[in-house]
Amino acid sequence: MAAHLGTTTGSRLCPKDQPQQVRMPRVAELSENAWPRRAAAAGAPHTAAVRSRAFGGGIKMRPISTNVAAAPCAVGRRIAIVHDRPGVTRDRVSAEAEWHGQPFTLVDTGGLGLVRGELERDVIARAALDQVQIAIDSATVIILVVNAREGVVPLDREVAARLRRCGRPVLVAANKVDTPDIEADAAEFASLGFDKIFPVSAIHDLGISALMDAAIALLPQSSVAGPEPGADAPVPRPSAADPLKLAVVGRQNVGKSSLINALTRSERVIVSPIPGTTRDSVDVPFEVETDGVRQTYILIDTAGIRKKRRIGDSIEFFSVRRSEDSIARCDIALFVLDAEAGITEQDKKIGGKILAEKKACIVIVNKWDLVEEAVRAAREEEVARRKNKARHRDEPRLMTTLVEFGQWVQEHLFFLDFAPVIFTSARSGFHLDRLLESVRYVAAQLQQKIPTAILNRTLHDAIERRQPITATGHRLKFFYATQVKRVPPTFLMFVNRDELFSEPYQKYLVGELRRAFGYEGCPVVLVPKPRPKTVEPVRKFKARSRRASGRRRDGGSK
Ligand SMILES: Nc1nc2c(ncn2[C@@H]2O[C@H](COP(=O)(O)OP(=O)(O)OP(=O)(O)O)[C@@H](O)[C@H]2O)c(=O)[nH]1
Ligand SMILES: [Mg+2]
Repeated sequence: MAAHLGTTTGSRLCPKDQPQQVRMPRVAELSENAWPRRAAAAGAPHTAAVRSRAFGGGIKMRPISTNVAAAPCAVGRRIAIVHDRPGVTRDRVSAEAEWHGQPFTLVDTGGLGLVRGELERDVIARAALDQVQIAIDSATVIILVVNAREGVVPLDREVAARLRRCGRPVLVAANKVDTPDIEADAAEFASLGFDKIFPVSAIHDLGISALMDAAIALLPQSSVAGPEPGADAPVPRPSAADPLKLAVVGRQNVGKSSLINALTRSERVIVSPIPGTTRDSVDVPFEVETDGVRQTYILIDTAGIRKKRRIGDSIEFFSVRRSEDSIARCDIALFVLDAEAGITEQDKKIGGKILAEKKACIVIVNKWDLVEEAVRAAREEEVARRKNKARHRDEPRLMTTLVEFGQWVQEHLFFLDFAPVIFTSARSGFHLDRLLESVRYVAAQLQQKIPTAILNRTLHDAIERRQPITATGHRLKFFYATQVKRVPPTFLMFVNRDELFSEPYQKYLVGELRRAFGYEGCPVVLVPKPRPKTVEPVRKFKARSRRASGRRRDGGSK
């Protein structure tokens, strides 16, 4: 990763030739002083979320077995990348699931036994192993996935010994029993010392029912029915709406996983200086309490998105696909940039994906700690120059404040200029409070429902003030508008001719809507629709015929 710390003026974040903007950037609109208090009692939010479920089921396995293939069968959907290569799963990938009406959390982990010899020095492999241990410690039931086709190998015995020590019930899933003739081979795994061996075929969905029934039966009765006496209160499930999904997206190594760990004050996801550390999308439940109001979010850690032609192998291909899927399923995209690297072409492409999906967005310029010092020095230099009037009139002013940097980012990501820009450091915690405040603010904007009367007055005035420019000299007649969707905010506008809605004119109207209703961080969609010419005559005809029939009735009764 090119980590060239530029000076304030040399860094791509602060070019000398930037024109000054007069508009107040959005970063300035967020107040300084709200530091949301996290629900301390709940502990780390991700563990609270697990605790709120009936049980955390850990899938543990040797790296070679295609353990993750078992997960889709158990939860009914694909939750993790499935690949033949060992060691693909690194983070703990979890999914909320239900089995015959019983909710539980299924946790998929990296394979045990990966970290031996040389690999032990591998920082990611070691971190993946730590994640497996966390999953073992927090699970109520453990499913050890082994490969029935290979039979018992020494590594299975090692893993079994380790699981026996943890004292939790262990079910052995002998996977790859695709045909009945291999079923007998599964019995061999009894030598691992666990009584419950289940021959399964994850890809053919065979034997999964028996496995899941057995797992559910191992749940303590009380945890299914409700919390045990004296246990921590479970995190309440949001009843009205699902928690807001925040996808943390960006290039490799910009600090996406670090931000998630910093926000949740945990080591929930693996961080390393090696680009491409995160491979799968990982959902991390997260709770914030501000002024007594508790908000639940799902932070989605994603794999860094690289240029298409640089994508090295099929694992990376799937990782990128999962990141793109995460953008599609999120409510707000937290788009992370690297303060040192500035805005690259690839950043613009990722921004384009967020725009194409019509997602609300917050731009995060992370690793600000790395440029902070240079910015401070530049500020002092600029202040001195201004005092001494040493600056030549034509010389551009250096950018020295966050407000100016924010404007610069918005200019360069002009297609996302509705998104607030927040400068953070996952390392020092700088402005994480602002980030959370910004999330709350954008979420509130996204929930707006504009009353039709006010909407129509606003649009009417805007169109009166400025008509679209047309070569044919037609005038735009606006009949009425209505908000047809909250997310993304979508407005249907009935007009005489939709072809008068050029892109610049739509931009003008969206700008007017933003001026009136804010919608910061949200894309605003206008759908012009020519009003059918037949509507008016039909209505008039109906009204006339109603009047006529009324007269006839009146006449008849007289
Ligand atoms: N100085 C500094 N370093 C940071 C900051 N955030 C992350 N890093 C470092 O940047 C490197 C990459 O961090 P990750 O969080 O793994 O980055 P990522 O975007 O998740 O990377 P991928 O998963 O590979 O896409 C690590 O060495 C982090 O310690 C920050 O705010 N300041
Ligand atoms: Mg990562």
